[in-house]
Amino acid sequence: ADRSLPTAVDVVIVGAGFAGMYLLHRFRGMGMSALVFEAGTDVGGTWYWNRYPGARVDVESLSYSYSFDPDLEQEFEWRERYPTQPEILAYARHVADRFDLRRDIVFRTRITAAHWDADDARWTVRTEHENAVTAQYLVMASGCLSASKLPEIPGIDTFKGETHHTAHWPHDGVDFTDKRVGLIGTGSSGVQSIPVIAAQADELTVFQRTPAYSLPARNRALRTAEITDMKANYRAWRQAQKESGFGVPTPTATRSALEVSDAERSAIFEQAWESGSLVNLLTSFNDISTSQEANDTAKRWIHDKIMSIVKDPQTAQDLCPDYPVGTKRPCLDTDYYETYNQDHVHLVNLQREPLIEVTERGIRTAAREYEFDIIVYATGFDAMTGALTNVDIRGRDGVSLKETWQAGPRTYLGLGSAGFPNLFMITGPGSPSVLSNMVVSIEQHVDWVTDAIAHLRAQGLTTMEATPEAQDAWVDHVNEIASHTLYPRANSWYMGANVPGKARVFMPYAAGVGEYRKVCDRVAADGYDGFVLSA
Ligand code: NA7
Repeated sequence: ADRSLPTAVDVVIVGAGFAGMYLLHRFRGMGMSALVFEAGTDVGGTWYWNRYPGARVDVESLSYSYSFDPDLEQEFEWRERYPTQPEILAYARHVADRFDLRRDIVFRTRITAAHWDADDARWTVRTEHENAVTAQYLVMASGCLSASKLPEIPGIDTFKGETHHTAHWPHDGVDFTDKRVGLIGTGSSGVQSIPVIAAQADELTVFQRTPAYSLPARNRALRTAEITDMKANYRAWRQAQKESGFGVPTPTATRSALEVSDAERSAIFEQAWESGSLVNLLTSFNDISTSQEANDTAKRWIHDKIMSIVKDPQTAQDLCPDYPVGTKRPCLDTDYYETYNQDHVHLVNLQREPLIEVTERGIRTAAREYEFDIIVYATGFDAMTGALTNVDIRGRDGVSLKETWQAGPRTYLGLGSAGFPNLFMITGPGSPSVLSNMVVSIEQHVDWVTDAIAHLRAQGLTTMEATPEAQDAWVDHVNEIASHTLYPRANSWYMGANVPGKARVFMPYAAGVGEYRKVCDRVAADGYDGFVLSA
């Protein structure tokens, strides 16, 4: 145990990603003592861990950045439209330096348990190194896509070559030169890394369970003029972000995909495809995410694109998804589909050729054994709940969060959960989080939570807890909103479908960040309606 750590603070924050860093900054500004625990050796969260080749954000840099400090906005220079992982990590490190954050962050330290003590009205937080710290408030800023997941296939430990998960990439990189590489998973991590690995490897075989919809990113260096322009207009832009659906300002579509001619519809899809923006595609018409028929037009159009790019007809067909566009997170890529035209790149469709096991030499499917030097797992995360339920969180009367959420997460606003006083979640299940520009959602949550705690302190109150009634109503509302969309029609990680045994419920709030913000603001204005505040 580390004896230099304090044994009691006002707030414990779990995670030093974008959420944890901003929380620390805000709590300090309120004169509170806060301690951050971080498993990694540095700040950055997602951008610290996911160092796989080709890793980039799919939201433009000038939008995917903090808005809370105008000087920070003015001084940081983004270089690319869609920055790479090293560039975003450099930004996180810059923020940590600028606000002197590291002195209150305990690195290399995972939280194992957090138990509520009703008598003291405090949380006792335990670390993997046997330290215990008590805190009045506990804020889980541990990420939505941070509990990584290996595939459930036998023999994973038997492979004699190198293995890497995209979310645990070695800091000094992986050399694929002259190597035969097998890669499992075609979500964003797979789609981004496949072209880069293919450029180096001798042979690349991709194992695909479900194809992704992917749009060419059209990434490029930012022009000086556009940076200057953005810096001059940041305030208006930030306001538009806050009011938007996805946290990225876009004109509202007014027409149905079904009310225009085929030629006009194609031209509009082509424009979205050329723009390199996922949001442009998803908002090209007003019914892409709600009408199966409208969505089918987008689906067919993208299928035609894939068929026109990929030369081998079977491979092309295997790459065409059959679920509605946007119901699994779409990807932004650089040369993804084109990569399959290279002779040394092969696609194995696991729906036709099921995966049997990992062997000493490689991967065996129902058809044959493939031999590899390196296996890359781009198999994703136990999304939204994994990082919360991996910690033994116990609220009032010793009730376990994990057990309480067995049939699916239950939160009020995605910010708190009944039975867990003074526990707050940043971008928790039941909030828009993963359906949005994450930085916009993070800042809104951090502002809301820190304002709520400031309110408690100003009123001489000490605890805050969601009521079961407010929570039930919120869970129903989240489901109700989802039921008007096509989201529940895909086996996605939004639905918990990628983790065997996980409850199938649509976890994010799909009404958009602008609508959600209004609800949160109203709750606060009504004296934190739906929460019990007490002394
Ligand atoms: P994702 O999007 O969850 O992708 C994981 C991929 O791995 C996906 O294609 C999965 O297929 C596949 N997978 C997972 N388990 C298996 C098994 N057991 N067998 C075969 N294939 C499997 O994670 P990413 O890291 O790519 O991206 C996460 C998010 O980060 C992304 O959405 C962006 O928001 C940024 P499946 O689709 O489950 O059939």
